[in-house]
Amino acid sequence: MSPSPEVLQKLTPVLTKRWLSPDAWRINTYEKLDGYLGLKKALKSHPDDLIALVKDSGLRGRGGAGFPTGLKWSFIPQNDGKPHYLVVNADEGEPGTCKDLPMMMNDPHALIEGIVITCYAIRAERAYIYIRGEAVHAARRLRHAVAEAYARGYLGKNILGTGLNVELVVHSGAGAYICGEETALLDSLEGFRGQPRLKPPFPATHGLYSSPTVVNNVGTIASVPYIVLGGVDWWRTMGTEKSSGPMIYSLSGRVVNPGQYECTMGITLRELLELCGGMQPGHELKFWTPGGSSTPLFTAEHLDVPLDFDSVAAQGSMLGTTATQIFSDQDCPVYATYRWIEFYAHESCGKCTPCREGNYWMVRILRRILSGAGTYDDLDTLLDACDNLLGRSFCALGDGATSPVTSSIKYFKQDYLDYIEGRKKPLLDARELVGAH
Ligand code: L3W
Ligand code: SF4
Repeated sequence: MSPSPEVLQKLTPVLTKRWLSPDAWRINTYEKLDGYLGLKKALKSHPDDLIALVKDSGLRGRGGAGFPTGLKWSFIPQNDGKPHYLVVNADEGEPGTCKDLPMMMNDPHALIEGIVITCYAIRAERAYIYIRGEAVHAARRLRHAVAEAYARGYLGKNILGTGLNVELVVHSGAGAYICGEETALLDSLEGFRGQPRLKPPFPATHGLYSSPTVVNNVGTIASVPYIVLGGVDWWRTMGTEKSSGPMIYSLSGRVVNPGQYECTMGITLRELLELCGGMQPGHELKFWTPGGSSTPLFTAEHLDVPLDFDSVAAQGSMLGTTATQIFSDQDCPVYATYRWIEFYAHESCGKCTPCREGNYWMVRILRRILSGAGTYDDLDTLLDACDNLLGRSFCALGDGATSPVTSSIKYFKQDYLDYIEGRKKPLLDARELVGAH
């Protein structure tokens, strides 16, 4: 079934508009497609006016928390005599999330253009892109684009003859999920082991090398040139009052055409399913993540929840990274939860006890249930472990790990009981229980 005209109208290719142009990642093509016009316009404004523009646009962070971007920029102290930094968080690692890597592969100059404008606005002369270690292909493409931008005078000293200086470095991490947490990222960038720092103070005042630093996601910074060029009124024609603009939703799982769909914020899953051809034949929607595995699961009851920051939060979940992973009646929520918790246990940095120990034990309990040796008490122990993690962990990784567990028990307790009471065939071999008791 093709999507209805009303739903098709919700496709708003802004950040993705150049993705289908061959070679848009090369500077010549990028310039032909309006590239760097936003920078030229921005450099005619006062930096404070740019901060005000981004504030007025209502742009919120695209990395998971949805913090207002202009407000974050305004926290950077001025005339403090310290260097300022911009750090782009390109450590995309949230399970199911795939929006920043295609952005950097298809349109790296949009990110670079956004970086130069942001540096001008926050008075920073040095910026870093911290890219996930495994993304070697994207890092190579970015480095190529950075070299092109230097050669064309968009980076370096006296940019476009305006006296603005911006040096940009692409830094590859080593593949640790925790380095997507902004302060662990900063520690890693400084050459230390990537572990979260205590907040406050926030990076805006004490960031890289203890200096004022803006840390923003790739999608956030890449949005900036479009806001500068198109203006606030145009940007606000998309999305809702409190979640403005377009958003790239990454759809994966049991759908006909998985991929990235850039739509007006507030689109529903029902509409996204229409755009992506629906569920695969023979599959019925059972559960899904609105924003990656750190966000509490939704079910078919939530098909009409507008996928904007506030509406999703009002239903007890989070928009997160808009990684919409779709599972069907042929998928097991207990097994999916087990795989996610294995991920969190593996990626826990070990700094704080609730997360280090809690995830370790939750993996073992879930394994026991899936191998048919679980007990009723295991459900209480899982919920108790989550109670001791949520709000008691040092960073969001620990909190996030509780989401799949508590929400799967809330909606799918029967699936857990089916393993415990022997109605469901064990999915794991009892031999996997070694060391689990
Ligand atoms: C100055 C204040 N700055 C807050 C800044 C803060 C940060 C931003 C948001 O976690 C979430 C997490 C994951 N003065 C400030 C201030 N800020 N108050 O605002 O802060 P916060 O603490 O709300 O969130 P966070 O620590 O950035 C992000 C969720 O996103 N998530 C993400 C997962 C993974 C990736 C990835 O793939 N790399 O993003 C998915 O849902 O669970 O809840 O900049 O400094 N008073
Ligand atoms: Fe490290 Fe987990 Fe504690 Fe975060 S919550 S600091 S990842 S141990």
